[in-house]
Amino acid sequence: MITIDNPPVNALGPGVPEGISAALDRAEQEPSVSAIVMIGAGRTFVAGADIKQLEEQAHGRGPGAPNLHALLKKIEDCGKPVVMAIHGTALGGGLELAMAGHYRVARPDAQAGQPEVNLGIIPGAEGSQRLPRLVGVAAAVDMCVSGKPINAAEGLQLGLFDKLVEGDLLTGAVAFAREIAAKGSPHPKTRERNEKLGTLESNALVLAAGREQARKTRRNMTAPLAVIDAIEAAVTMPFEEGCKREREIIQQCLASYQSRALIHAFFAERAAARIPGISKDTRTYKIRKAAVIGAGTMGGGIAMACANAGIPVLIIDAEQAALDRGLATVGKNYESSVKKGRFSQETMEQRLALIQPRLTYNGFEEVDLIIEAVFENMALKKQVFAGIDKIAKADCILATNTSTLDIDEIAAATFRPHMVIGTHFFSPAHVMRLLEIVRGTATSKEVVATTLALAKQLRKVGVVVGNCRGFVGNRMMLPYMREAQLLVEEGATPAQVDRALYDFGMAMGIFAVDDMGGLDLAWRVRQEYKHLEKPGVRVPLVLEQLFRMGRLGQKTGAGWYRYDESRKPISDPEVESLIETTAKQAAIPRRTIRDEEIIERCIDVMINEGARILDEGHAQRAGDIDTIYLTGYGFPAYRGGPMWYADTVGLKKIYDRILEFQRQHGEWWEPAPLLKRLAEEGGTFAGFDASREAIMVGP
Ligand code: T1G
Repeated sequence: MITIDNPPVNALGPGVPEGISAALDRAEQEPSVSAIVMIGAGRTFVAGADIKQLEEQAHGRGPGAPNLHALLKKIEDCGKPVVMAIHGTALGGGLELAMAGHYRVARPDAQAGQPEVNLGIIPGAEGSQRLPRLVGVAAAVDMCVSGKPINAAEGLQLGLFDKLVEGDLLTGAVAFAREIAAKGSPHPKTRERNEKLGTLESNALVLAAGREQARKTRRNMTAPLAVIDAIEAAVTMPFEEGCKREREIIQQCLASYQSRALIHAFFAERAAARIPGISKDTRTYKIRKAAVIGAGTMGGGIAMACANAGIPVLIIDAEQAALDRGLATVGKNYESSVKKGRFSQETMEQRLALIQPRLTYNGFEEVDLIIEAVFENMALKKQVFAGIDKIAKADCILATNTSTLDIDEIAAATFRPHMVIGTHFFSPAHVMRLLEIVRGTATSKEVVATTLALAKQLRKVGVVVGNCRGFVGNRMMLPYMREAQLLVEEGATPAQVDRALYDFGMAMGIFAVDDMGGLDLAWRVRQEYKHLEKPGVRVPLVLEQLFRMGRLGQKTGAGWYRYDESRKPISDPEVESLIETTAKQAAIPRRTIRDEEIIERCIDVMINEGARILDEGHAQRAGDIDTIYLTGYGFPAYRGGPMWYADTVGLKKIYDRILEFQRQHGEWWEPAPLLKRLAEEGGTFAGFDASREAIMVGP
């Protein structure tokens, strides 16, 4: 038994491949040994190469991940059967290691995948050559392009796994190995298994479909297309040459800005969980039962997120009709997931059973967490909090899903402000990964630590932010929306702005986002910020008119765009002439706007606001801001987030541009002091984070 023990996820870091190789030599030489079982210690098999090493290589700071060719060949050529025993996840280099083995057995809840494209690279340990030999070309293309793991049952059905082991994995794997050894050799070498490689003709269609899938589902990303080139080498070249081609391609990927950005995104997401003053020893409250106030779109989605994580949840609304409407939407959402094969009818019924409707606070005295998701109005929220403060048990956390309002003011409506926190979910709340955790002045570190753990329990990415207006995500969204609206008054069209942002990689253009959220919401938020508008500084004029015309967006069939029955946005000449007329009346000169200017103004204004937020300490790291925009606002992951993107452009260049925009467009563009300082020092936001991390970790 060779046990790989490199916590936390048995990555193939320094010393691990060498250790496996030495153990294999000993096993090979030991006459009493008839078979070898390789297994991971702790919660998982091997979760891949050490991404830290890849990061070093991607930045030209180190040799990178070791070339595993010799080790993989040694495993495959071993004279004794090598059985890979898989639990948890076999990912990337971990699956590649497993595929070099002669047999693979797995626990029924194991997962396996090649997620390298999520890091902007491709498998680099011969996975693109062995996987199609085991599961066929089509399945290999799908696994490598999507980067999504498959479950054990799919692994068995595809031929990746030879057996699923119920009960103790090691016992089952050893029994399997003894059986195999008793049967005698030869043992199948994956590199020689060509029966599933198909023909050039059959593969031509599969590869073409794969490239189409990659262009559609991984828009603008290079690695998903590159991995298909590597798989194509597997079906057109002998094994060794295919491996050589794979190594060439991964080197190209590692030299790209996309892999640096995606590796940054990987570690930034994990770093967000580290908060100064909060450690693994900080006491947390157990969340065994929850309650949601408000059965609207957000309330229903939050209740689903709890039920999906196995947490029983009460959901209350003021009237039966509203409750019925909310639960009907929940039911519809679950039915569509069952239809899409995401989970079974039985799972749906189990989850629905966990969601208990209420018209009174009956049962709220027992829950560990109450999440308020009522209409975005301060007076109403304070009334609700004053009410639940009297009912909830002493160690119950009181959370608000407000997206803009002052957490301290809401907490002041209770006698336990230390138990009050902001849990800002994103619509649809049962889907969006981001949970913006808003820490009030009085919020205790135990409550913050508990909410971070809850985010993980809900399979969300929790990012802790300060209590300022709009917190982090929406606070940066507001100047972004404003700049886009000013650009259309100066000559661009909503469709031009949205296309430029879409081509830049945003999941959706800002005018389409506005229409989806509702122009009434955008108008109301704008009122909340009216006090920030300075005399003589231009403010957008058209939104107000669309709101007064009742063009509230998708929900009224018209907003910045007109919408057909399939909710597809259509440019509306009526809006474009309204914009022209408004600009004329306001004497705003109109001109041809280049796409570059659209991107520069829309993204730079976000970066500047992000720098201000860091200055004020409302975000711990620039990486936290990136994580917020990648997991909650559809910012392209291959650009690493707005702050990482700024570093790739260069802060001096961004700063100079902002000074120019300030000269042209006024005080909105006053550079943030941090940006000014870093630009003048030749610094980066990544460097800023590293210095903060150093302070946080200490000597
Ligand atoms: N290398 C280094 N550190 C890793 C790591 C890895 N592969 N995977 C996880 N960690 C760290 C992570 O940073 C965190 O650290 C801790 O482990 C727990 O992770 C040759 C080139 C396995 C599903 O892409 O998807 O192989 O913050 O919080 O939610 O072809 O981690 O505690 O200090 O995510 O339970 C391919 C990446 C690499 C898998 C567990 N492999 N990992 O999720 O824990 S490229 C991957 C994951 C490669 C080869 C190529 C997840 C997980 P810290 P966590 P989790």
